[in-house]
Amino acid sequence: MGNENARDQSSSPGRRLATLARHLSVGDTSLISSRGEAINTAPTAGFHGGSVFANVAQAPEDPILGVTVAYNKDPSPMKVNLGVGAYRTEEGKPLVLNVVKKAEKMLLNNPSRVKEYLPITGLADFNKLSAKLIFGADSRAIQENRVTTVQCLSGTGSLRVGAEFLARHYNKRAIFIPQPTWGNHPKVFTLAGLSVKTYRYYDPKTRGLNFQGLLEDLNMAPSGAIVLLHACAHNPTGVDPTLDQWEQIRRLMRSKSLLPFFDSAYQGFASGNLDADAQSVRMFVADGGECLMAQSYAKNMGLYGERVGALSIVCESADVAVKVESQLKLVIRPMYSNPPIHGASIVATILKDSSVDKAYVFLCFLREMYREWTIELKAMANRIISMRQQLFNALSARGTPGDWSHIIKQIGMFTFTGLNKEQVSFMTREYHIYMTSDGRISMAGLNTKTIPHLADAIHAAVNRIK
Ligand code: KET
Repeated sequence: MGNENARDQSSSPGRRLATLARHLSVGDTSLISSRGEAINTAPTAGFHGGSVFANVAQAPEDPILGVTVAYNKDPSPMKVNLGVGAYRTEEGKPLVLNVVKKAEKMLLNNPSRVKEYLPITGLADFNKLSAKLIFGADSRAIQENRVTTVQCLSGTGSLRVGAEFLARHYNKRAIFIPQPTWGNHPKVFTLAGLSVKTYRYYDPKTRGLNFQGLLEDLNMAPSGAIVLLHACAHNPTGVDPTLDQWEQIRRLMRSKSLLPFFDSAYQGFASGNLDADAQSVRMFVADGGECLMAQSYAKNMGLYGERVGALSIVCESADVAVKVESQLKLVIRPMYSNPPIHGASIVATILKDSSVDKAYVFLCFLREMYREWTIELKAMANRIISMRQQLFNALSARGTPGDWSHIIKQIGMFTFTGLNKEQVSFMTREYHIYMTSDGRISMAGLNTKTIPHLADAIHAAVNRIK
């Protein structure tokens, strides 16, 4: 009845004209509702005149990316950013790989390239080549068409798409992540609808792997649970299992039907060799079992801001893989529709090269690009290793209390220093050194000039604050 009334009133032609006239008159910001009440139409007006978002609480900065925000605000010329895992040159500058510049030039000069949408699953060549890169060119799973690969928004997007798929189509919710792990892991998995649990990984006393604890916790995990594994260069600890330990982990996981979800954000950064860094993954795939793989090209090709990555799901059969891919498309389409074309084209141009096609001189040139990438990658890994040695030497020279041998033992982009929160904030306050509060430093952010400054800061921090 009320509705009928409202309709009667609003349909009166005289009334509508009057409303329109009022609305159009200069300076008037009110409309009359169908019930005859004034409606404030001032562009920023909320319900009570203030912002409708007035109650939104200020959120904290991200624990890793927020370090860069704080660094950028610091006017000190001595400041050093060792927070985010991003490679810097000896001059402290971000690096665009030569081979990436070459690939970009080739893409730019190719008149047949257009900016059409990619398929939901991304660039087909990129997907094939990415699977080969991580599982190996001779992978049986690939040959048997048991692998489905979709291009995603770098490592994070690949993890998220994989997690969303599992939440919809896997019969277990629990995912076990190492303690500690990359700070974004628990958030990605929780938001996707999985239930996050942890397994022991790191022993602060030995600054090494807590292998016994890891086996015990995985052994206690319910059958079928998902287990997140860092393929290599574990973040933040820089501690990886040996191949022998990987084999024991594999056996235990397969015996309990635990589902491996690999995160590979640093292939090539651990040893400098792409195949060696994929060993852990290849052991799991070789046994014929299923697994998920999230790959990132942010670090190993320096394509951070291009957001290039891939999610692969290794399935039991080709038939299952086809169905899994059809469901991945349903996850992706409403999330971001389809992925961006540029970064994936760069990666495909460089990787194409590793294919064994010997047909043309042109392809010889391409193979040359792949080789060039591996050389540049090795150079980045080597510079990080030399930073480890230099920092260790600088602390030894200062007689800094404590055993710092873990700096040279740990692997990959980071050193998990063992410095506590107070020591870290002292170093930021007094020395303008920026790092995550868990004591992780990005070794790739250091250079010969900044090492003495960092060593002075660590020396002062451990002497002043226990
Ligand atoms: N996994 C791990 C283990 C990881 O360290 C990162 C990034 C990612 C995935 C995601 O990277 P992407 O750029 O989405 O491909 N880690 C560094 C950057 C960050 O925190 O975003 C870091 O730990 O500094």
